[in-house]
Amino acid sequence: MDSTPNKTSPTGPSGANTQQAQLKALYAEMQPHSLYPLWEVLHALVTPTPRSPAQAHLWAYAPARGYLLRAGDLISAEQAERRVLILENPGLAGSSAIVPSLYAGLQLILPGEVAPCHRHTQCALRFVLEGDGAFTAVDGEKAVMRPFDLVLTPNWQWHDHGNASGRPMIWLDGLDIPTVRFYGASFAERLPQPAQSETIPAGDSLHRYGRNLRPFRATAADRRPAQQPLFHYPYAEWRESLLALAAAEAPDPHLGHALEFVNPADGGPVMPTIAAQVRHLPAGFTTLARRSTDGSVFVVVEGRGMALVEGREFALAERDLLVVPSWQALQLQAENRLILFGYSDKAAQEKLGLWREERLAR
Ligand code: GTQ
Repeated sequence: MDSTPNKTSPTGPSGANTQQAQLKALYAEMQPHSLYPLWEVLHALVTPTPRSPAQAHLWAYAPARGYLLRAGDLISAEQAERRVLILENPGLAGSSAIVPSLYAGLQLILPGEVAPCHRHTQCALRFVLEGDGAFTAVDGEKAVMRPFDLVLTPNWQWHDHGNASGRPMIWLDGLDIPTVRFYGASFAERLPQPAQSETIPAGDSLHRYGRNLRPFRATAADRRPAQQPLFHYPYAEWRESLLALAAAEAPDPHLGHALEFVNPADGGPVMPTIAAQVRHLPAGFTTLARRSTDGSVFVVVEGRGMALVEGREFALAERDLLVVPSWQALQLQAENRLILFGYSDKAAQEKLGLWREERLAR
């Protein structure tokens, strides 16, 4: 039995005040019970278009490399387990994320070092930036890493990194750490010994699966997981394909020439959560702006140019790293021949029915 007049006429000037005051009192009472009014936040939660808290950002390679080599003087790969500088998005402070779903880092292995063997539920890719001849061993098989090679360590496969060459080796690590954290699905374990034993000759899986072939009949020697048989995509091979494509046809106005790395088992992206691609822009070519819902990380493999992200300019030089958040329009300008590697969360978004792109007319 409520006799307050405001309850029956809550729209008058004093009624509105009373409604606000009563709602505020209600919020204060509910809060200790972890209950909140949707109507106060609905439009921030269900936005008409994406609003990523991530920011576009460029890491120039030379200064990042300098800090990484300094870390190399101070801590060993063995002591650090992984000696890596995290590329954290300035809009996602404290998250160790480069976009809300993905992680990026620069890893250094010095001559003679081993980054000890472990496995985890996070998927990882390595994209080699500097050095030649170190290796990543994945479930008993080594991939000898050369500049701009792509090497995968899929979910729950044992992996260690070593450098038997005479020079430092630096690569970009791309992992789905924030995605796995989001799902509360992180498991990890160390092998008791620092390096796993080599049970398969280096290059074996590339020969079996990397050339549009596969073993006619699966045998015990054929040890890679059936759903993820290939883990090494050498630069020499992807570069030849990309340049041949560039010679054969005009660039796509929004992408340039673009190829996606595929998992030969199903023709899909390289890993369940991460897709990877390479792009080529002829000298002097400028793309039209395009945006897509996948947050993307790019590495300049060759050339110089400019990236415009929502009109903000980022000068690009070899080995620089650029992050483009979801739904921010990217336009690329090539000064000379520009080749980029990129990875993103498109693989996961497509499975969830979320991925979209928009090709803008300017
Ligand atoms: O090489 O396994 O940058 O587990 C972060 C976590 C690299 C790795 C990282 C990792 C690794």
